[in-house]
Amino acid sequence: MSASTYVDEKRLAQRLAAMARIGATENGGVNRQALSAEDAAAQRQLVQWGETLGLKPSIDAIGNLFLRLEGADTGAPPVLSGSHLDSQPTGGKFDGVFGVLAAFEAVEAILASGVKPRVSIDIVAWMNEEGSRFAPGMMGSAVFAGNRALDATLAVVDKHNVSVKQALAEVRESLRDVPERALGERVSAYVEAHIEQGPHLENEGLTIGVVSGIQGKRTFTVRVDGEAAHAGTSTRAERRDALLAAIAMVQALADAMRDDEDIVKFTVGRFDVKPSAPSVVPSSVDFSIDLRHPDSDVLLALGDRIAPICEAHAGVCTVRVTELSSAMSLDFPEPMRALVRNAALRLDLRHRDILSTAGHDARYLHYVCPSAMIFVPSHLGRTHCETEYTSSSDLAAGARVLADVLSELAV
Ligand code: HGY
Ligand code: MN
Ligand code: MN
Repeated sequence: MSASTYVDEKRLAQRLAAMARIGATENGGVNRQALSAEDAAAQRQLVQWGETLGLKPSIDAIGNLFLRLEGADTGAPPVLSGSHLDSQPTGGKFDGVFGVLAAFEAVEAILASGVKPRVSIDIVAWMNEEGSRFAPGMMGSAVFAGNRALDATLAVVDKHNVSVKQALAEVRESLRDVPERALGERVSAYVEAHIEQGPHLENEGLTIGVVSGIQGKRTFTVRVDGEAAHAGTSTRAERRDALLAAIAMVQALADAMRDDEDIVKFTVGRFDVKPSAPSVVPSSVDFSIDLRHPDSDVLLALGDRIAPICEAHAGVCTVRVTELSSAMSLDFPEPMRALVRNAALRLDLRHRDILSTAGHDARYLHYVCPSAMIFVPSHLGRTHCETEYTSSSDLAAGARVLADVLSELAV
C-alpha cells in the first residue's frame, strides 16, 4: 500500500493544535517569531516527537533544524521536506508549521508502510522564514543554499539590537543535546507543503495546488533623517520633519507602483518614527518596502525607481535606501511538478497548477536541487493574520500527496 494510506488526519491535526499552543495569542493566532523562546519551544517539541519515531535531530550553524529518517544508502544526499516554525507577530496556526508537520506525518506514514527508504529523508524547519523580527526573511534557507553569507546574517539585529548570533545561542542552549551538522550539505530534492495563502483553490473547489513557481520579490529599508525640534517653538522654515518627508515618499511610491491590473504588490509594513514623542518634531523615520511582481523585468525596473523617488521627495531631509534582498521569479522544474500532479491524480484529489505570489524557503532550495511545492486551500485566502484557517481534511490531503511524492523520491 502507498505511504499516503497511512497518513492520519487526526494525528496531524492534533500535532498542529499542540504547536498552535506554543506562542498562542488571545485572538486565536500565534506569535512565534524567529529565535524567540516560543520558537525554541516549538523546535524542542519537534525534536521530542522525532525521538518517538527514532529520527535523528541535527542543527546547522544558522539554526536550521533537521530530523533524519535514515535511508539504506547512508552516503546518498537526502531528500528534504519541511518549511518553517516561526510566525508573524499576529500570525496564524498554519503558515509554515503545516509544511513541517506534513513532512513529519509523511515520514511517519512511510515508516508505517514498512518500506525502508533508499536515501535518507530530512524533515527541516528553516530558521527565520518570516523576517518579522530579523529582516529579511528566509535567512536559514538562503544561507543553507549559499545565497547569503553566514557571518553577515549572524550580525543582523532586531529592533532591540539583539543579533541573530545572540538569539541563536539561546535557542542552541535549549537544544544543547542536538548535534551540529555541516552547513549546506548536498541535497537530492526538496518538497514543501504549504497553505495557499490566497483564495483561489477554495473558490474553485480544489484541494491541491501544484505550485508552478514563485513570483519575484525585492525588499528595502529606507532611512529618512531630519532633526528633532520643539513642537511649539520651531517655525516651519526651521523644521526638518522626517515624518512629513517619509509620508511624501510613501505616497509618491504608492502612486508610482499602482497598476490598473493590480499585479504589482507594494507594501510598507514597518514605519518607525523617532523619537515618537507628541511634542517633538520627528528626527528620523525607518520604513520597510516589500515589492513583488511575477515578471522579473518589471520587478527590476520598478525596484530601481525606489531610490530616485525617495530622493525627489526628501525636501530638507536626507534619505538612504538600502536593498535587503532581491529574488527574481522562478519556475519549479516540470518533472518535480509532475510528481505532485500525478500523486494528486492517483489520490483522486481535484487540483490545478498555481503560481505562488507569497515567498517560501523552496525559493532558495530551488537553486541547489530539484524542488516542488504542494498547496492546500486557505479559507477566504486569509493569512499573516490570526484567522488563518484550513480544514483538517484539506491538510491531510496535502500530507498524503507529500507522503507519496517523498516515497517516490526516496524509495
Ligand atoms: O513574505 C512572504 O511571502 C512569506 O510569507 N514569508
Ligand atoms: Mn510560510
Ligand atoms: Mn508567512
